[in-house]
Amino acid sequence: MKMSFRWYGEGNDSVSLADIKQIPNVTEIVWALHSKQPGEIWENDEIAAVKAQLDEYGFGMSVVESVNVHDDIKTAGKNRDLYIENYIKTLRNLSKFGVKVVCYNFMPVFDWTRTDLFHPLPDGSTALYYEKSKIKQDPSEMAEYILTNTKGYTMPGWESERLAHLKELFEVYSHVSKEQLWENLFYFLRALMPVCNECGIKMAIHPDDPPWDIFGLPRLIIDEASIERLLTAVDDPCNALTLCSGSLGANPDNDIPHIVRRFCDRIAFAHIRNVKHYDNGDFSEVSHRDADGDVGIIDIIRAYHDGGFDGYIRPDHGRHIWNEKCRPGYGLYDRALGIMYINGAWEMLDRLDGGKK
Ligand code: DNO
Repeated sequence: MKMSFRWYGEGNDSVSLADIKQIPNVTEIVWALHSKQPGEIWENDEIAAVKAQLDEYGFGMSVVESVNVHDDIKTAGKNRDLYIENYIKTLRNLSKFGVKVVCYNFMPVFDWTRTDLFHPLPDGSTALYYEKSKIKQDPSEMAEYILTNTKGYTMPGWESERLAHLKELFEVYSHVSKEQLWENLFYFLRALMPVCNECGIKMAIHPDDPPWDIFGLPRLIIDEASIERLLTAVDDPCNALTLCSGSLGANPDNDIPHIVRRFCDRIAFAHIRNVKHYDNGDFSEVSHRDADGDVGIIDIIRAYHDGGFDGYIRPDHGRHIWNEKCRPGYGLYDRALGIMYINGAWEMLDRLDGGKK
């Protein structure tokens, strides 16, 4: 496995590359051009500017998270082919700079959704939290909360400019059934696969988070069966997964270690995140330590190790600890602890295998 760390870019992240350099074993930065709107082409000079920053610290730039997919592609809108062409141009440009994996999602309207970005935990830290009863059919209450209570931060898809057009977006998606959304995803992937093979880029879909329908919107990548459907419908090694243990793991019925074992050779990018479930359907994000949550972090790491996983891995969402002021889930401290936990487990498994040191 190749250890990576997500970084939002110069001037856009409380964490610096110099900080990340001091975390043992991190060789890759997971990056993106965060100012780009879905559908825009990522130009060579813009990518080169990020490369120059990463080169200074000796980091690779093999993984992009995310090149976001335009709503016209998700809804088969009138400009879908144009935006697919633009996406392809971006992939070609990225490949010139050594990008191997592009993480993306196919969630309608919103990306991941939580009802509290700074929920207090008993140890005095805060973490991302999902309170089931707060997710109603109408998202306007949630939108109001995000606009007023989140200390200037938001979640992707919940930006104020986007929330201002929520009604129109819901109207567009109201004509897209779950089956149509699947078809639109396959159409997109089938158009991309020849280029991905030519450029050596894997498209690694991120699961829907949480992995169930919300606000009446269909969600596709939610469990083992849906992953199987995706991988068989477009049966190409470049149609790959970002296996996020915390997103899928929000549903206690998902057996994540089993899912990792089953699809290991199609996982290009592993997100290691732990969550704790409550009986009423709420869940909280917690530390990466296995015993602090319910997804089975140690068994997940063991499944990757047994599968000979040589893709990219990163700790996902940390808690906010030691008074750190940071993007929700994306501080330095708890993610660095997460990395050391994964490093420790991995090295121990190497030792037990009697092999590599
Ligand atoms: C959450 C992230 C997701 C992910 C996108 C991929 O923290 O893992 O927002 O980046 O869903 O497009």
